[in-house]
Amino acid sequence: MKNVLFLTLLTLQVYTGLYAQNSVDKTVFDFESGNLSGWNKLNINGEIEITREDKHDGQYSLKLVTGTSCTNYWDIQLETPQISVNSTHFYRISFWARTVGGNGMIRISTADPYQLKAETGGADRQYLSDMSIGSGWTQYAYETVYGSRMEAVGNILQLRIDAGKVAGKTYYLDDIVIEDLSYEEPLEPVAGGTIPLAEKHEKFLGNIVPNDIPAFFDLYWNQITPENSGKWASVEPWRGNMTWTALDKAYNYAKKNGYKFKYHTFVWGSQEPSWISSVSPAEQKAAMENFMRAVAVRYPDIDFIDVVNEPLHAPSGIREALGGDGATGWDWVIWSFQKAREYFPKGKLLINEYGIISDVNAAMRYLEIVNILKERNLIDGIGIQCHEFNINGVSVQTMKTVLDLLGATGLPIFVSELDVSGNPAGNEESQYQIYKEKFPVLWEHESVTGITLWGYITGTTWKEGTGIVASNGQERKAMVWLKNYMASEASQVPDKFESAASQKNIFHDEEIEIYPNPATSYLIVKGNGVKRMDIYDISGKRLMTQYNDGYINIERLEKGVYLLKVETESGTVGKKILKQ
Ligand SMILES: [Ca+2]
Repeated sequence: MKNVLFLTLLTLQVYTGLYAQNSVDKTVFDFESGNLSGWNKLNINGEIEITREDKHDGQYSLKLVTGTSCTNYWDIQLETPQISVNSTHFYRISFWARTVGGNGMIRISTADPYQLKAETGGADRQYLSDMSIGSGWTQYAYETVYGSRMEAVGNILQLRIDAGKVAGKTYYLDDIVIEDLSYEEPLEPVAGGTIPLAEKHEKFLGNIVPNDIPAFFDLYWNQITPENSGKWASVEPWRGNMTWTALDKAYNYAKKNGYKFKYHTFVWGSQEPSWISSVSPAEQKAAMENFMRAVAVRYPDIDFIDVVNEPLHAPSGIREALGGDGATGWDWVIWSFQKAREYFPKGKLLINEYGIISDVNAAMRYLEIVNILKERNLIDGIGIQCHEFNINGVSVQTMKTVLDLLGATGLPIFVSELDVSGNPAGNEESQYQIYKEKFPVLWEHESVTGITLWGYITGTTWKEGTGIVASNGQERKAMVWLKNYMASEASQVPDKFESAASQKNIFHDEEIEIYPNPATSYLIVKGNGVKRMDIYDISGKRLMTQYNDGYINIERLEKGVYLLKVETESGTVGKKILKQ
């Protein structure tokens, strides 16, 4: 197996640059060891041996001779060692072979059912199709079987060469290759990224904040939505007794760092305080208005507000008190937005719902409410949650149709609660593939003004398997990809809803100079209007802060890689620095 050989030689060869010729996307059996160690002879109605009588390449090949009584494939059968494969990847299996005198027949099968399945329909591919083997050396390949590509189900593949179909034949086989068709070179972080990721973009890329600011938040995100602390039951668990601690933390953090803050949420049929069901309708209505007023007084500079959450799936428990269906069918939603407009004249008022991105019909029903509000000039944006149960399986075509439909209103779309778990949930490769395929569809759509992820630290997210950074800072493939994407030209798309004033936040690298790098004892930072400099370690922990430009003493830093974040009047940029 060349895989094993490659891994052993990698450390010796890496400096020569030769390793590119051997990639881990292939397993090759060339029989050049001269023996069948690790192979299993399952049925020997004939002969199975390694020979120098003939070969496709090298000195050795595999010789199979079928006995005169052979009639079934399994009458002579040889099993390979276990081969490591990547679940969800597609594979091509090929081998070189000849039959003395021609007219041979060989089939490849897997040791157990469901090691491979069909790409379409998911049928088991334990038995691949028959191969007629001619008299000259020829490569036989399974890339599609019965019209469908072969996908690995788990992480083990073990093949059988089933050769007993035709009696009295002598076969030579060589260079059996199992090739990973989905293999890509490992992702490497690219240069040019910013801290946070959307620092140089017109659109925002945000995340949620639970009771405390999560680790590494500043490295990635520039918009904040409180995860739970703004929901009615969290704010006012007892009537008239309001709790602000976690909300204060999230709001103040956003304002201090210049991140957009979204309030989540006022009118929603979930996580409402239990006491509201035991008061009169008039008191329910007054209590909601009181809730909005209290938030408006405490947080005067809220950027976005989820006024009504999930009107289609979880309409408010007090909707009758707020006006009920009424003549429009949605009078309670209209009342909610009227009150929000009154208390938050500067905030952008949003509606928020799930199940929209994956369902054109649901998007049409959602638009009925949006249009009722739009006619009354009560709505400033459309929120679509985009949780894993909607995003994992949706087609790009459906996503585009829904975004176009919502965008036709002329209102900005807020992707408000994005998370991706992969299939199965937590599968790193699948999560990465989904991010890579679908995140750009959302981000680059002209009507999307920003994206908020619903959590990112593995093990702390609402939905299992949706984390993209481990609690020790280790980034999963999806996160590495997201950083690369946000550093790419493709992600630099305009936000047609942003005012020209926002252009001042676009920062150009060339306006700032940092040297020497690598550095030993000091760094010189030159640029116009440098206001602040922060040095972070690679886990995202802030180690030093300085409020003027010029010179930073880094003698006390250990040797290693650090991130320097420089804030100027025109924006912020992050640079990697090496302390020697
Ligand atoms: Ca060989």
